[in-house]
Parts: sequence; structure tokens; C-alpha cells
Amino acid sequence: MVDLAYVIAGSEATGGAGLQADLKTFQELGVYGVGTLTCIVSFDPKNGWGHRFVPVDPGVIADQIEAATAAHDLDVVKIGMLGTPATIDVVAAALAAQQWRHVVLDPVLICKGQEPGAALDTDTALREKVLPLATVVTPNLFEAKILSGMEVIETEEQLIEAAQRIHALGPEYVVVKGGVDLPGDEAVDVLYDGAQATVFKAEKIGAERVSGAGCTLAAAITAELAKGVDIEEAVAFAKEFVTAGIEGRVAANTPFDTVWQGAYVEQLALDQD
Ligand code: PXL
Repeated sequence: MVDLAYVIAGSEATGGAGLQADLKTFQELGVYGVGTLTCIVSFDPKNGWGHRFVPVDPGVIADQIEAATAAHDLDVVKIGMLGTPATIDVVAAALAAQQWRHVVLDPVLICKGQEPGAALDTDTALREKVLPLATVVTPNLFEAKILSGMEVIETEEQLIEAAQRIHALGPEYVVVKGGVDLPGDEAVDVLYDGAQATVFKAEKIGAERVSGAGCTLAAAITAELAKGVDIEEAVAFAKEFVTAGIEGRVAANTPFDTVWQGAYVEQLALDQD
């Protein structure tokens, strides 16, 4: 029987990030994906590709979760963009209502379409209500600074310190992603399990951010955990998968190119020829 993975996240209408990237990743990695939509983000090409953000009604989110969890015995879930305190309440209640083998939280902290006050309330609710229920949390550099309270994260040692501080907020495993913004030639990620920090490195591919990289990494970790792979192997594999996807990126008219989730399997096929 195929393994199942569940994702609760937002739609990003250009196809680069959000639920679209998550479900593509699940499919590539051979797990059956089930998705619940929390919000719809439509970048505005007439306005510098700024965010237009529409939350899904909380009752409709609850209905989707009811349908998904009644239809399937789901035990591994990825949480992506939630976007409002009301959405966070519904999702936190659903997470608390059953046992999960893994809850992978990609703590998408800002949505540029929201006014700063609303964004702050959302960040606080995410930290208080969802973070303690996560088994794995995958902040990028910006999110790691906010969650750890560290103003500067520029070195591997500081990435590890941030992971340790975020671990103290509740999750069993923390994966901090250095990405293109951490100084140096390598893309550095740190996994901290409460005792040990494991560092993963790959050569940076250009200096530009690629849309969907964070979503794809967390979704690949989720898919591997759903298959029963242990966390260290899941993170190592997810990094290979997203690195291939960044190398094979899809050019777009948006300010950033986007990850191609099919690149890893394409590379495997080429290597076998
Ligand atoms: O990459 C973060 C992200 C996640 N989910 C949705 C998004 C974005 C970024 O734009 O729109 C729905």
C-alpha cells in the first residue's frame, strides 16, 4: 500500500509555492498526497507581484479537514501558510484532536499582503498554538531570527544556536535553513534534535532566491517521514531533492524562478543511462 501524506497550506496561484509545490513533491516521492486549503495568494503582476491574500472561511477549512481525516488514516502532516489567527485556531484544534506520528511545520511568518498589526497577531498565534504541536519545524533565516530572538545569524555556529533556542519552544526537531542569505559559498542547513546538531551543506546555486524551495524542502521531509525514513536521512534526502529542483529551476516572469520538483527523478534517469 502506498504511504499517505497530508498537507494543510495555502494556494500560490503562479504554481511556484504553497500547496501546489507540496503536492507535486509528494507525487514525485511516491506518496499519496491529501491537501487542505487555508488561503489563496495571487501575486499581482500589475503591482510588482505584490501579495493578494484571501483567507478561506474557517468553517470551510474545518470541513476540509473533516473530509480528509475521515476518508484516510493520516498520521503525517505538513503545515504551510495559515495566514490568520482564526485559521490557526481551526488548524491547532484539528492537530490536537488526534495523534500524529509527525507534524512538520513550515513557519511561514509573513504575508506581505497583510497589514503589520494583523501579521504580528498571526505570528504570535502560530508560535503559541501550532509550534508546540510540531515534531519538526523548518524556519528559514528570517523566521529563525524571529523565533530565536537573535538579531544576527551569519555563521554556522549562530545557525546552531538558533536551532537550539527554537528547540526550547517545543518541537522535537528543528531544521534551520541558511539559504542564499547566510554569507558564504554553501547553502547550509542545521538539524538539531535536542542533543546533537547535524550540519548539511551544498554548493550555493547562484545568489538568487528560488520560489518554492522552502515549501519543497519541508514537503520532501514530510514525504520521507511518511515512508518511515528517520529524520536525519529525511533531511539529507530532502536537501538533495530541493538542490536538484533549484538546479533544474523553471524560469518565470515573476521576480524569482521556481523550483522544478521533477528534476531529481530526471537526473536519476540520466545518471542511469
Ligand atoms: O513560500 C512561502 C509561501 C507558502 N505558501 C504560500 C505562499 C508562499 C509565498 O508566497 O504564497 C501560499
